[in-house]
Amino acid sequence: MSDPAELYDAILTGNAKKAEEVTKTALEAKADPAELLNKYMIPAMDEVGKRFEANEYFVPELLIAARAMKISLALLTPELAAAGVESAGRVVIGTVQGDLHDIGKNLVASMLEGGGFEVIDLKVDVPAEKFVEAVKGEDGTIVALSALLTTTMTEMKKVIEALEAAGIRDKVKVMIGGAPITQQYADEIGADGYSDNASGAVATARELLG
Ligand code: B12
Repeated sequence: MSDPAELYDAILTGNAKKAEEVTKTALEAKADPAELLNKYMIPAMDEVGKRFEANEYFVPELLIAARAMKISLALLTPELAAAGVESAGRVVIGTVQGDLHDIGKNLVASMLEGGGFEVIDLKVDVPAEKFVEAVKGEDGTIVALSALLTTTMTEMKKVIEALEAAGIRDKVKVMIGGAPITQQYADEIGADGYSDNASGAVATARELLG
């Protein structure tokens, strides 16, 4: 029988098959899903983030680790819901209108899911109104915006303006990112948070929700 501790290495090394097998075995043996998540899976993703920041891991390693994490998480999610483990928060994410780049956005979404957030992915080329629709009545949601083009990053400001126009700007937090985005730009358009990488996005999301 496999040891649940093997889940940490399976995710860290992006071994999706192993991660799936260990998670299934652990759940069959009635392991606590919250413990699997908090003791092995989230620490593994945190370590992936650290290695990425230290230039020891690169995008392919991030993607395969995120895939392994997602497979385990999919097995765990129904059990977590049944056990009443609270989500770390709700995030509505998407790439802004006119922009089709989604690799970074998907990575951020996977890392947030790995960090225990409920993630609603509006995909790419998302108009401002669609973000507003997705957060209406859901106070405390984080709106996470991605843009990779200098021509589309201005859409982020439009989303913030649309939230203001709908009277819900103060009910949500806005976090932005993407290759051309900087902290200075985030400040300029009145976003609440910014990160230039996926693990930083998780830390920023946690900070934003206190
Ligand atoms: C792959 C790619 C494409 C693919 C996209 C495939 C896909 N499914 O995403 C395709 C081929 C479709 C494409 C198309 C185009 N592209 Co392109 N593309 C790239 C490329 C090579 C890599 C982008 C990428 O995936 N990087 C890897 C990911 C992991 O990094 P990332 O996206 O930056 O995300 C990280 C962070 O930014 C951050 N992050 C990202 N989003 C968010 C969100 C939040 C909330 C937070 C907190 C953090 C965060 O975390 C991520 C993980 O660490 C870049 C070059 C580059 N080096 O960026 C050009 C690039 C972005 N593309 C460019 C251009 C010009 C185009 C086109 C206009 C080309 C054309 N003439 O048709 C079209 C535009 C299509 C459109 N309307 O969107 C230019 C943009 C120039 C500019 N200054 O605006 C770039 C910079 C290439 C260049 N040097 O000229 N592209």
